[in-house]
Amino acid sequence: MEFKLPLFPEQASSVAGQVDAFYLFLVLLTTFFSLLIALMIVFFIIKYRKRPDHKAEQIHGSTLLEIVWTAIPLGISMIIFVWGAMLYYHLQNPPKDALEIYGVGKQWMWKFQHPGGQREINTLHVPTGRPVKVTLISQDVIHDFFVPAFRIKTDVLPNRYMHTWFTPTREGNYHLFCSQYCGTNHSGMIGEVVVMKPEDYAEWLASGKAEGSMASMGEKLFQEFGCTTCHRPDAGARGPSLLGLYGRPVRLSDNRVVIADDNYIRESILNPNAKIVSGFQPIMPTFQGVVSEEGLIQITEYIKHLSQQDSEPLTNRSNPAVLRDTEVPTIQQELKGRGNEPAAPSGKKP
Ligand code: HEC
Ligand SMILES: [Cu+2]
Repeated sequence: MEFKLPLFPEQASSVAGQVDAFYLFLVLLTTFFSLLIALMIVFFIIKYRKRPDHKAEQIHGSTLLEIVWTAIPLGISMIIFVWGAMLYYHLQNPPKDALEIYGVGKQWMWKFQHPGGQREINTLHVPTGRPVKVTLISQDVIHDFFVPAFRIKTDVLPNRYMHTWFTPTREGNYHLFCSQYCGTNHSGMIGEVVVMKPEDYAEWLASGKAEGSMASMGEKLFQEFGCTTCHRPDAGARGPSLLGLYGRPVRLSDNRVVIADDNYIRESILNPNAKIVSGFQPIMPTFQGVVSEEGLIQITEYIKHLSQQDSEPLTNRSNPAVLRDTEVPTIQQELKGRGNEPAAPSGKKP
């Protein structure tokens, strides 16, 4: 029988090799210096042991020596820093064309939803050879999404979307752990990532029962919660139109400009008074405790969809607070000039 000592988990994502190479570098480096120091200690103990005829020779400083023992560690730590930072940056920035999947952590399970509306619990099906971006949020305490075979690990926080991404390279079933102690059954908060051939994944998606795409579920909620009473693209609406909003810069009543991303939309729904859109009254009621985490994600997906459908993209003129591309540079100038120039007319009303 073959004896195997697995030092590392399997490598099943495109970054696994890179993470392992960096880790191996750190291990070899620290091993080398640990051994070097230990051997030098032994060597000097023997070489400079006390002998009756030997007298110690005093040395008073050496600039060359000090430069050398500063420059070498500095160089080594810069290699670690630059290499580590590059890898971290790569891991933090999902490619634009990634397949988007949403996950909600709760005591003590993982709930996932695919854009087509297919849901699963504690199992996540993904295809090989394509970047997958997972947007994660917790509905209670802090959890952590950890797939050792992919070498990814991301804290999953309440009230804030976190992202992680990976490109699966090998079919198979891989462990999914929650690696942040989250209560009594933390150790049971485990699951499986099932990596399939793209055609099998497509088949799996088709066989999954879905009530409709995430965006269409979001649209339904948008009507159910009465968002449509205020958010309409017509001029008489009391709320801003959400067409072409997603991912765009929005001007607020205090003249700040923020990007309408997932976190902004979530905050706008749960805590509407935190950021008031320029030109509108703070009349939107909070939906805290009314819309579930899944519901918020679906509504966001719907709002995102509204922007993609827009044939003439990013010209949301029914909501003048949403800025066009050509207006963005002027904002940057405005921000630069802040403090010594009078503020531009704001949408704040008495
Ligand atoms: C009573 C009317 C009203 C209702 C109902 C309402 N909103 Fe609003 N909403 C507003 C107003 C007014 C604003 C702009 C002022 C502000 O930022 O609070 C706004 C702002 C927003 C924004 C930020 C828009 C931007 O241009 O940056 C989002 C997103 C949003 N609402 C989503 C929703 C969703 C989703 C619902 C239903 C769950 C909803 N709203 C229900 C009135 C409403
Ligand atoms: Cu957990």
